[in-house]
Amino acid sequence: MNYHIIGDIHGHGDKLEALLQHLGYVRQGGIYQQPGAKVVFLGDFIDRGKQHRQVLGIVKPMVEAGHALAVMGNHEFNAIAYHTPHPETGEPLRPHTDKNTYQHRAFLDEYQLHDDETREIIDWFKALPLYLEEKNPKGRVLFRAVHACWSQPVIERVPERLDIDYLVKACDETLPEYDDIEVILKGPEIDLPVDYSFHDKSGIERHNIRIKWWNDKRQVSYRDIAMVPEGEEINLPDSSVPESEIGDYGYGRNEPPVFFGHYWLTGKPAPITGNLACLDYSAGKGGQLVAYHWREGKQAVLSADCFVVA
Ligand SMILES: [Mn+2]
Repeated sequence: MNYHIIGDIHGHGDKLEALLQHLGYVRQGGIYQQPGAKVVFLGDFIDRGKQHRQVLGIVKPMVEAGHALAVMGNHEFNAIAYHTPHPETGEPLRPHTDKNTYQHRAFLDEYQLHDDETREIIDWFKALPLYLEEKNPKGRVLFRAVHACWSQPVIERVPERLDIDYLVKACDETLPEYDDIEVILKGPEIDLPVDYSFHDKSGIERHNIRIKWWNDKRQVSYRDIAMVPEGEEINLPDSSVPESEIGDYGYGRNEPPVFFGHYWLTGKPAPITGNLACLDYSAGKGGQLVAYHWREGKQAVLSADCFVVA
């Protein structure tokens, strides 16, 4: 089997269609397909772009017909919470504040709140797994897929799919379920020691950092593990991050390959290590939609040659 793993689409239907066609998928009976091949979508189908109907009209039938697999992104999670009332209070699980509505605007321009077809899309989002392991018939794991972070302890704590009870908990910032969903769908962040900060891409001063969760060393400094704009590392401490902060994170070099999206990468696509690849090259803000061509039985080590752009 050939697999084409595709990163964050964010409402850009033309980019998706061009990439699928370039990869050899043909629309038959309204559904893109290719014998002996399957797509793996890494979530974040929505928000930002203006072609939600086009994207969802391609992705949902492909998954339903077995021509694709998909995991949930943080934007689908937020949409579920935005469109779902709390079972007791009736208030939306994600409040309809100006900020939350602004982030979801492009989707809402195409799918009306409370509409039946919107409900159908939200129900489909809700049924997406939070992570997946693709196995061969003997049960050996071929690869893993998750929107932002594969942390084994966290994966073992979260359900494979959301139910309403878990969803309600995951929308409550005071509960551990909230943190676990944040890790899986947005990636882990840790606080900097007191008095340290850096400036993010928007120039905002931050006291916490996104971390390279695939770190495989026991001791690592803030400077080594931080994902910050180039040149900002110098503002971070050179001291070791306490085990209590990073104990849940790490990805062994002999583990199955893991594919993820979410990180708005730029530049020439390449794997991060021999068994880790991020497929988000910022298609949602002017970048290219990128696929990774994974051939069963061929490759032990991920390679830059297997990235495909239309
Ligand atoms: Mn994301």
